[in-house]
Amino acid sequence: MKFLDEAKVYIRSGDGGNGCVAFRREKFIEFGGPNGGNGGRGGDVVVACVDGLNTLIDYRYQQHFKAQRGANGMGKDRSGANGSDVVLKVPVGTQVFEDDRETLIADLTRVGQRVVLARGGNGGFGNAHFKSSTNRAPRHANPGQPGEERWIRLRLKLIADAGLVGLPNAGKSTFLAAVSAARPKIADYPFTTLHPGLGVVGIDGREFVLADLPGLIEGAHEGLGLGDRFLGHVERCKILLHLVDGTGAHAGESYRVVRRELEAYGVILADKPEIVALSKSDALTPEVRRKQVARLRRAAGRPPFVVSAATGDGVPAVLRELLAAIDAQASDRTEPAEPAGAWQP
Ligand SMILES: Nc1nc2c(ncn2[C@@H]2O[C@H](COP(=O)(O)OP(=O)(O)OP(=O)(O)O)[C@@H](O)[C@H]2O)c(=O)[nH]1
Ligand SMILES: [Mg+2]
Repeated sequence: MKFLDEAKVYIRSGDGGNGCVAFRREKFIEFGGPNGGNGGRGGDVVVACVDGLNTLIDYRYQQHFKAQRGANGMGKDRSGANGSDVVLKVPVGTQVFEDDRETLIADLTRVGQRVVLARGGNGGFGNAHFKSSTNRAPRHANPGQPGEERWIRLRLKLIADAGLVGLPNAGKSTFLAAVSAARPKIADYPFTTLHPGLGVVGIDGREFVLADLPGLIEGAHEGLGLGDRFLGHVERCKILLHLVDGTGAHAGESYRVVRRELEAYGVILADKPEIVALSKSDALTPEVRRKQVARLRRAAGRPPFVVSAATGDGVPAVLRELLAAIDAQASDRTEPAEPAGAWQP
């Protein structure tokens, strides 16, 4: 298991240090006065978006994160040290939810973004803080405030510009391997791909990121096959590339099965722009090819692209179309709103 896109994590920020009650005691100095220092602040729990990660696998091995508590204040006006923060490093595209899996706390879409998930408790004041003209020898100090603790859920949604969907064995991984440097596992049995993979595609001097997903089957939204849980990864794609196996029994029917699953997942995918392509054209006789194209055109309502990842036939046309669709979306979408900021208690 090298890929993990969901994790449940316990976090606890540091308690504040206690204030101190102390008095100055020195030979020949009477009434030295209060000199108890303040406690230090507890450390925060922070989630930070970093480069170079693409899974939440680290959170399989460590699920509890506690920030350091602030040190207590001491006599001679010594303040306690602040506790150090603990930083949860996560890949780009991670969302942080409450334990209910629904309330979004933070959405990390840019490298360098940091959100405080739990603030450390403030340190308590020492008795030196409470001295005044009327109370010159206060004998009390504040305790530190406790930190916060809770369970959160991390969910990774890979950020790709385009996503590959289709039935198992449609040739999705082969397509990704043909157009990028990614080397996904490819084999002639269903569910070769068990988790999403990304590749960078170069075309006409431009680049975009293409995601390969495990295949969908009829009933995926009810959990059949690998289910539709990986579809979350294409939620953020600008466009879907729907591959339909040309060597399959009926291209139109295959297309509809996958569309039904996308629709069952929700409007967010059902309404996404889609490019339809018939794959494995090299393995088709002209007769079969004509038939499959006609079926697919009827099902999709427009003529499909015809590609062969094996020979590279028709591939550049699809890539150009993808790029054009990505550009079109980038231009008609205004700057995205600032993602949800720090969680406010
Ligand atoms: N002739 C021919 N065979 C292909 C082509 N593309 C894929 N195949 C074959 O189809 C089979 C399935 O390919 P994959 O790329 O693993 O299919 P997939 O859609 O990723 O399948 P899952 O990961 O199981 O969902 C493999 O045996 C490939 O060699 C193609 O363009 N031409
Ligand atoms: Mg695959």
